[in-house]
Amino acid sequence: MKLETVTTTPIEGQKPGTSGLRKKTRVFMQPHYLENFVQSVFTAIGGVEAKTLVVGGDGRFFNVEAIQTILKMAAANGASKVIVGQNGLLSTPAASHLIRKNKTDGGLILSASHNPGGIDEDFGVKFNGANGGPAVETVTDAMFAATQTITEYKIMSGGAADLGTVGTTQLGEMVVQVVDPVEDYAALMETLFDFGAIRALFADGFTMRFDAMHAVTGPYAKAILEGALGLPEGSVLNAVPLPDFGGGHPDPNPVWAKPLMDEMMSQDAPDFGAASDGDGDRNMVLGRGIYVTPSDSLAVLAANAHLAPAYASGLAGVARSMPTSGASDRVAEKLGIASFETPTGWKFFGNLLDAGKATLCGEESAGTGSDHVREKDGLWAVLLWLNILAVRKQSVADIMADHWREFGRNYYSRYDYEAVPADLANTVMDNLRGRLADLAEKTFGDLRVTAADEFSYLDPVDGSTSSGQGLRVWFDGGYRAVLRLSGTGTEGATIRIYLERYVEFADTNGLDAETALQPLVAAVLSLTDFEAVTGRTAPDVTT
Ligand code: G16
Repeated sequence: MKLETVTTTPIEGQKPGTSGLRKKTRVFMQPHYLENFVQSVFTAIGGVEAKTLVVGGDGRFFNVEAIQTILKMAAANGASKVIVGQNGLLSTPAASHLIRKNKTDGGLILSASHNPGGIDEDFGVKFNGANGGPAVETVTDAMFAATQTITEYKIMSGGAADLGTVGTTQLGEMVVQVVDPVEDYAALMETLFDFGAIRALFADGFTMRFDAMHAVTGPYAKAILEGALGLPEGSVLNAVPLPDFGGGHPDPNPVWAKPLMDEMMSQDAPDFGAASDGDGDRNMVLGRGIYVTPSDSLAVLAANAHLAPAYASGLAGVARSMPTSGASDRVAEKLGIASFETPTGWKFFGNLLDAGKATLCGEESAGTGSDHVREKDGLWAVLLWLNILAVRKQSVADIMADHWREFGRNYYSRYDYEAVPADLANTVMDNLRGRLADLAEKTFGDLRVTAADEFSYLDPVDGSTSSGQGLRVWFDGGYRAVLRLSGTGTEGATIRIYLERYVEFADTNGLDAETALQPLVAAVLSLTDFEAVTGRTAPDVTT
């Protein structure tokens, strides 16, 4: 093997979004594209000389090829060791755990998360720092700056690491340690939850389906749920990770996990249903006949976390992203603990977790997690739910009904308008931004605006400010709408409209979310002149 220094020129558009750089796979496969970005990541973190990294991905198309390139670049740039998941597989939370457990200098995670995979679909690369969390904005800004001035990158020519066998090999001077992707993560879960109680629950005949959506969580769910916890074989569906995720979107929501949704709403549904996404950080939770919104899930987990050993002594605080409903705030208030509202993106929780200010974090986009790693964690959320169900011995529907009786209910929905031409999406946002100051007291549809602003976040730990994080409009009657553009799409712009209504007293048989939110939908569409500006008459995805 020989060290090569390859001359290159900057490639446009290598700006990390909400979670790393996400592009079409063919874009990543262009000459120098991946290499330019990886070298820029190395530059942004002050080089990798004598450093140790973790590398792994969700198994999507191009995963192994990209890992081989990264290994050769890490070796050429003087890294001392890289820890890789066997066959290139690591879920995002498992990678975060490996970074922390081995005290490495960070890691590269290859995934476009819930976006589809394949040569004509999506790919992504993100860097997580030594705390195991996604790189913060100052680092992603430095990466982008480096992509704009890059003139060369270093790579070893020839050779490839054997990723199929657990053990240690060399790539030039660099050690490559191939690890079982599941082992350490499964051991961590066992320290957090009462596995004995969950085992007894399953032994009692409690039934469950877990849909791994042909993505990375399959091996983890098999080993933990069917292996360690004794859930009957076959309860984990679509458990083998495929490069194209079976042709679907590995996105655990009622739209993309429809077969699971249908089963859970059927006559003979199992007691509990759950799904996870491409890289294993998102989750969906269902009971027989009931879907739990991610915002409600965070609130219920916060209210009941003390039932699991890891959280028995209570929580320091609960953090949620701004578009997430306020349900968890009510729990925090009752528990007398702090609550935080951050911009969208898990990276904003890192400082709060590191500083011990928050223990649980969650987002409306199906992410929930705790201070056990620095990423959201799909299986962790499922195991915490199972621990709670094992202790409370109630159905999911009964737990939700109790929760809403105690705290009131935040009806919630999100409308996604995908692949909107960027100029039209910007027009919607610019028009609304321009009117924010004059909206109060005006009526749209049947609702009167009480306040409106653009969200800006002051990080209470490092004092940094992140502005332009979403437009918010509040209306009389407990309604709130938020508009923002997604930072994870790869085609045009995705406009997200987040809809919320708080009702103090609600029972399970009361209003359904669609009816409860209808006045707000009408008000927002009228306020933004949405159909006229975008030409869109219905969202592509409603969750
Ligand atoms: C990523 C981030 C999340 C964020 C989500 C949606 O999730 O890690 O924090 O909530 O994107 O972001 P956006 O609304 O900008 O598309 P994932 O699961 O895709 O990594």
